[in-house]
Amino acid sequence: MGSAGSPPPTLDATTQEDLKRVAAYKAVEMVKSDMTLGLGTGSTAAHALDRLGALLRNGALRGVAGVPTSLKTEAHAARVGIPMLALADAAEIHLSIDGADEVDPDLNLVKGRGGSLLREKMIEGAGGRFVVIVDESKLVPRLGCTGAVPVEVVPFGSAYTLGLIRKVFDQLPGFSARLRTVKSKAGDDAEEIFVTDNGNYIVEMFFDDGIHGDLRAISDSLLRITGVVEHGMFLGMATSVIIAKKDGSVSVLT
Ligand code: ABF
Repeated sequence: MGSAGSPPPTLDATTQEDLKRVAAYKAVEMVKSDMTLGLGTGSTAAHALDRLGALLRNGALRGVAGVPTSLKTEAHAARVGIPMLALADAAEIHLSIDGADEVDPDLNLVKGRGGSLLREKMIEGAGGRFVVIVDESKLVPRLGCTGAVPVEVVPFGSAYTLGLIRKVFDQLPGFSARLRTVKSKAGDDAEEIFVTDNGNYIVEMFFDDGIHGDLRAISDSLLRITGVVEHGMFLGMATSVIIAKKDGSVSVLT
């Protein structure tokens, strides 16, 4: 497939990566010169960053700046030449473009399996339109169907906080939770606790058959736990969801 500067791929995309690129390019069509953007994280959002960089380089867009949702996105935006600014310095955010791990029929999202939920939720909740870009594999009947619902917790007392989360949600069918770990950098088989860009940990909540419960009530219960910072359920936040499908069609749900 061509570079980010070439025209969007034809809609006979077949690979998942092509689908991600189609959704990302469609979202970038919404960007106008002089906009301040929320710059998402993940492989789908990475295509949007590449496209934005190409349009800035060829002069099709001018005066665009972005607030990155992760250190990884900050490095990527710098690499492709997207000017950036801190959230506090953004007079307003006109449009955020980001991927998601899951999208339910009400456009509620699971986000943050990449570890960036806190900055994503702060920036994408800071106003303006929030456009989500996915391939159709992210569509689920209810949240929690395809994997973890992440919860960012402070390191202090994290095992205690994990215990509280388990206590609050143990009655939900098929529920389990654990602290997210990653392979240790030492290259041996040891695991170490995953640390977010903000120096926090992630509790991963699992629901065997997805969440059979009131999402808002679950959100409220989580946020009442003192050691919890934020969670990866983005409820009622998406302005629209762009879905690239294997049949070559692109749906925009609002
Ligand atoms: C980010 O995109 C995260 O919220 C989410 O975990 C990830 C999805 O990544 P990908 O687009 O690579 O599937 O916004």
